[in-house]
Amino acid sequence: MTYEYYRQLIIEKLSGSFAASPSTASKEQVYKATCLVLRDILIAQKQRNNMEIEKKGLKRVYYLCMEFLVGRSLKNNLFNLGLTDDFDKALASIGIDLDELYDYEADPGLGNGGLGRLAACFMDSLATLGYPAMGFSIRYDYGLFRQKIVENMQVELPDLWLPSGEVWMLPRSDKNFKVLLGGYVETHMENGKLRFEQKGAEVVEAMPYDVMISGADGKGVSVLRLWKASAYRSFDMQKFSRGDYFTAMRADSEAELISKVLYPSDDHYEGKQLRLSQQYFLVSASLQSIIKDHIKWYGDLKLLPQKAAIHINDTHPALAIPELMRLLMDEHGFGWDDAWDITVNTIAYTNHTVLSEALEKWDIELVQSRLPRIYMIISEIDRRFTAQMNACGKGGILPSSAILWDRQVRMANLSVIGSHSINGVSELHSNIIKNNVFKDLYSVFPDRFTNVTNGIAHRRWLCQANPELAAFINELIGDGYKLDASELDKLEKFTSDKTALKRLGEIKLDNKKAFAQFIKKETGEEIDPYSRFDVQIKRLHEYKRQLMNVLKIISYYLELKDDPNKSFTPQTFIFGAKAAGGYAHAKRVIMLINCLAKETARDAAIRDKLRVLFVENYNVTLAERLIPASEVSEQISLAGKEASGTSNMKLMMNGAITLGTVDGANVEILERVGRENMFAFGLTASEAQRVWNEVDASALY
Ligand code: 26V
Repeated sequence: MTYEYYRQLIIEKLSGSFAASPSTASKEQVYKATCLVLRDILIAQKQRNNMEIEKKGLKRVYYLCMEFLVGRSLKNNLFNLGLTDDFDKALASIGIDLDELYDYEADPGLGNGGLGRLAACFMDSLATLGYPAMGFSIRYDYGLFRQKIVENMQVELPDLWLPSGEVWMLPRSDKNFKVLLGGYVETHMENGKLRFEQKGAEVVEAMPYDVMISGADGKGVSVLRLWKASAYRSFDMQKFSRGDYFTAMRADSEAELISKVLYPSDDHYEGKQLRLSQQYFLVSASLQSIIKDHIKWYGDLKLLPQKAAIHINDTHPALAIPELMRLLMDEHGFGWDDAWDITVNTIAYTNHTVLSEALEKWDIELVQSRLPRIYMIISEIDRRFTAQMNACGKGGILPSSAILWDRQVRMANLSVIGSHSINGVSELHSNIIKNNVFKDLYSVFPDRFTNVTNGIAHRRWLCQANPELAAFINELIGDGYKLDASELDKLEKFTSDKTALKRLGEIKLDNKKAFAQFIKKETGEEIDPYSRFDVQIKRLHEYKRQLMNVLKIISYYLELKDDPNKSFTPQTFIFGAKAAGGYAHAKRVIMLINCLAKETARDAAIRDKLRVLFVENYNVTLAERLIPASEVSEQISLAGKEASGTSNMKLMMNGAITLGTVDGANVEILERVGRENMFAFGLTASEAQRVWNEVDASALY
């Protein structure tokens, strides 16, 4: 196709969707028309793929996750479809600069951090590798808050992503489902079988919105299905006619609350009813959708484990286990044992954290009242597991391994007991979950545990984010690495090639200049692109130790104050971090960083040598700008606490040197690149654990 073809498609969209022409359309309308054209191309590609998948009867991957941090899509889709140049020309021919259009798209913040971004990278990767994959999540009206720094402090503002993000979504009003919350369970006998029925429940309608996610070369397409909640019978006409307007509308707004906003916390679990409703809403709608499709394609639910892999990303969607049991038994007539076999063999679970405060435990009363039938099934799973352990003389492990304990439902134990595969996200983390967090359950199910070290979609984080470096790599080793990252090994033969190294240095400097220019434009601040860019970008958490980094910077500051002529490599320390709204300590660290930023900018004696920059509202788009410009990658978590980390991979791939502890995936990076290519320091995870065990905790306070 030529660029004229795409130009014509854009013009037709402008006319068909906005009654506009190139001369009357606003830039925003052109942005939307361009996205709609791409959306159509992806849908057509997806339909072609579906025929192939159905013909071959391929197994499908379903990825359930409360968060997907996809980042902006326009640039990504153009890149993957290989259409950037054509669209650039097509738009230029109607007087529009493509680069300007990119900024019309808000960064959809449907996630907190690493876990949600990993989910998005998987969608890219699955599409690229040709796996038929569907991600399921919630179509939150508001994503993660927009961070503003006011008087050095974080202020949270609502994130309005829908006005520009909605264009990518295809509403599927033909594929909606009902989700029941609350009420009570009534049992009766029917044809000699016990039947369960949830009565008096709130009925929430789940309406799917599909987003197509392109893989490299545009051949594979993953689908991200986002559920929006509304009241099933949105309006009680009788109440309305009686003049009870408020009650008539209340059901609607209560149901809509479920998909209103993403919980902005990733540090500690809170037993909030709305969060539990969100989790069940996601799980129930998604499983009904999976089962309906499976029956359409294969007729027989016994084939589910063969044809579907249902993945629960952390424990947030762990209710998938009892919900699948419910659907198989109550709706499709299976007995317990067959339903359990199907469930365990279909579901797999990834653990993403060992922090005990983040492990989900719901009060039994809450689960019982919100999800009465699900609670019955969870109790039965627990009862059977307990009986099994007692029968084989392993009753002693129940205090750590039972699902119901201390009037709480322990979601991590439910996830292990109900899945056939359980993985951590780096070798170290997978060992810790086997030997620590799930030690006793591991002794019961040793074969279920495995490791899947995290990865990143290098097409986004290298090829798109750093086009100059990607072009240079193409020159050196060809572009095979785009599909197969292991081809990057071929770069090894250039490690002592002076010209290549010089060029690498020039590219880094170009990227630093571009970032400095961006900061100047956005904030008016000037940073020196010739200083060393030392970067720590991640959620603010005590275990990630941003404070330790700050203390180091303060010590430099004091040294320079004492001796302004001290020989010192000029450095710019750049931080990007959001803190959960209620995490007071984290917010104070953000305040400290911002005070230090002001102080280093103000003090003429040191500002040319030492600067601190806090980038407001750190998100995927900012990461794409900053990572290519970074030179030192701060990965300094307390060993044993960071499950994997993924910015460590993104930064290293863009030529930053890691300053890190032996934690998470840093360990594997260190093994691969060697000690001479990474500054590793600090205790190992087991040494840190030993210190904790030895220290008299009371002496700390
Ligand atoms: C936890 C919680 C706790 C309850 C409230 C809501 C909420 C929301 C999200 C989370 C997720 C915490 C787990 C997490 O994000 N882990 C990160 O996962 C990354 C991908 O595997 C990994 O690279 C990071 O090391 C790990 O911290």
